[in-house]
Amino acid sequence: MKAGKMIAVEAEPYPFEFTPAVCALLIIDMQRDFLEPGGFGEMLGNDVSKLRRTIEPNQKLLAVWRAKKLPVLHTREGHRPDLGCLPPAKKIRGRSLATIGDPGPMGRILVRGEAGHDIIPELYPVFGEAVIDKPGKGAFYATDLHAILMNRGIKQLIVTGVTTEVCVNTTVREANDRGYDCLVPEDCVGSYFSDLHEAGLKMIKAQGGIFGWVSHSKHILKVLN
Ligand code: C5J
Repeated sequence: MKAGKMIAVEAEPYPFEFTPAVCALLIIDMQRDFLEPGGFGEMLGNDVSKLRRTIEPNQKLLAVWRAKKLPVLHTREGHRPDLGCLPPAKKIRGRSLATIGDPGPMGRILVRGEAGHDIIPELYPVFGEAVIDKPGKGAFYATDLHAILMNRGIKQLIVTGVTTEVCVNTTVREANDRGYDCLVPEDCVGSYFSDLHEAGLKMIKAQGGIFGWVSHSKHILKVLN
């Protein structure tokens, strides 16, 4: 593989043509509170195995991206300890007994610096990989992600992580509006809800790829190796 040469990956609705040198792997919110047994997600009654199945394919993709010295970025959803960036509407949404900022099983829920807010050890960032702390669902809202990508000349994104229909979908839409091509490998994204996962993928690739492309990590690995 030559990083500056365009390659095509099998994808829907049609092959995704990308140039590795300008294509970043953007891993969304693979955080302990969403994925680990005993975390906030499970405390709410969710089956975390639906998200955990994404860990291994993400590890494989990340290993190749790192080996080829291609750009990697990670995001974390969460808020400042003083909750200054937490909209009151988000704080009370869901009418749950425990909400953002309250004590949870792994520290204060979705608060930066707390154990549950951090990225799972299996996909922990290494030196040189940007970690974007985002207060919203989309990775572009109220962050410096767009500036970082532009400064590094990145034009295309492989978007993975959780959850398919929430933070992954919102980020892909935001990226699309800013001119990035996005490819989503379906085995590397997950949701607590199978029907919403499927719908989230369908919405991305519908209408000729209205927000982007959907593929499988095996197709990406095939062309990169
Ligand atoms: C993410 C959420 N990361 N579902 N957050 O999707 O609230």
